[in-house]
Amino acid sequence: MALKSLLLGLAAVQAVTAHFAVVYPEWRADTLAEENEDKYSQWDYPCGGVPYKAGNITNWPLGGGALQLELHHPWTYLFVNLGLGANATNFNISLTPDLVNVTGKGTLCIDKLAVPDDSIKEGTLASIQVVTSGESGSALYNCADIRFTKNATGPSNCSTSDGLEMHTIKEDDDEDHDHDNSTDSSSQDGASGNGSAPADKKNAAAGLMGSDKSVLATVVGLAVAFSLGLGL
Ligand SMILES: *[C@@H]1O[C@H](CO)[C@@H](O)[C@H](O)[C@H]1NC(C)=O
Ligand SMILES: *[C@@H]1O[C@H](CO)[C@@H](O)[C@H](O)[C@H]1NC(C)=O
Ligand SMILES: *[C@@H]1O[C@H](CO)[C@@H](O)[C@H](O)[C@H]1NC(C)=O
Ligand SMILES: *[C@@H]1O[C@H](CO)[C@@H](O)[C@H](O)[C@H]1NC(C)=O
Ligand SMILES: *[C@@H]1O[C@H](CO)[C@@H](O)[C@H](O)[C@H]1NC(C)=O
Ligand SMILES: *[C@@H]1O[C@H](CO)[C@@H](O)[C@H](O)[C@H]1NC(C)=O
Ligand SMILES: *[C@@H]1O[C@H](CO)[C@@H](O)[C@H](O)[C@H]1NC(C)=O
Ligand SMILES: *[C@@H]1O[C@H](CO)[C@@H](O)[C@H](O)[C@H]1NC(C)=O
Ligand SMILES: [Cu+2]
Repeated sequence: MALKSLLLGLAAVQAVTAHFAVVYPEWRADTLAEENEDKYSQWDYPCGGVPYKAGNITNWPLGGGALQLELHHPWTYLFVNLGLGANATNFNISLTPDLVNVTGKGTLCIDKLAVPDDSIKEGTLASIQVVTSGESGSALYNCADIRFTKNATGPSNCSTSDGLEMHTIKEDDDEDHDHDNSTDSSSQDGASGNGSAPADKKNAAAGLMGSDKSVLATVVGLAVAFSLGLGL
């Protein structure tokens, strides 16, 4: 009894502190809504327990489009993956090849998440899987279903909250540290106040100050674990 109420208490704390929303493209279902509490859990791989086409399919540009999230933690590791086809189960195309550490809470708008596969044809159905994680290593999942089209219009109203910053850590960054002051680690390239400007992720904040190899290795390992769906 005591244990149960403790667990329920912890679950309640997680409900307010440990979840995120996908605003654009529209998520499959509002996994934060109270009426969905018993149906879906963001802790469930691969899509928070929400089946394909539970919601709407959003037109998304060939070559990649915008992503808008609501984040509730002081900082969040973010992984975005793409699964091609209707009802994809294999989210094996990474749209965030460099580790992304988002600091701050609020709305994150990434103007353009580039899709590395240029063979994707007009009308192709796919799903975007958004994974977030914090220090504990446990991951949260939401998915959004999309249709690739050159006619996609994108979000009308996508802007990043003040104080929210996207830091990317390139994998080759841990080879040398002398670039640490060659880029502004608070740069917000890739997260801007405009829904139309293309973002060049390569120019986004490269170095995190004093990036620690062991932390990085752990996080890269976690990313692999998430993409394989290992329950951590
Ligand atoms: C799908 O889009 C329609 C029209 O914009 C909206 O009314 C409806 O609530 C959406 N469905 C879901 C599941 O979000
Ligand atoms: C998606 O696939 C799952 C299992 O592979 C199946 O149960 C489900 O009905 C499919 N959904 C749609 C919309 O096709
Ligand atoms: C991703 O998974 C799909 C379906 O299992 C497979 O056909 C495709 O070759 C995979 N792509 C990559 C880049 O691994
Ligand atoms: C991500 O940012 C948080 C907050 O600044 C920091 O504590 C954490 O160490 C960062 N992670 C990495 C891998 O640098
Ligand atoms: C894209 O938009 C143009 C102009 O509105 C239209 O002629 C064309 O058929 C559309 N293409 C697709 C694939 O929807
Ligand atoms: C723009 O976004 C804000 C916050 O997400 C929302 O409150 C506002 O209603 C939106 N405005 C329009 C025109 O969609
Ligand atoms: C970059 O850091 C190095 C060593 O930490 C320092 O010697 C150098 O002056 C710094 N350069 C700039 C432009 O801050
Ligand atoms: C958004 O882009 C439009 C057109 O490029 C520009 O006029 C406007 O100032 C931009 N708004 C912001 C907030 O950057
Ligand atoms: Cu949260």
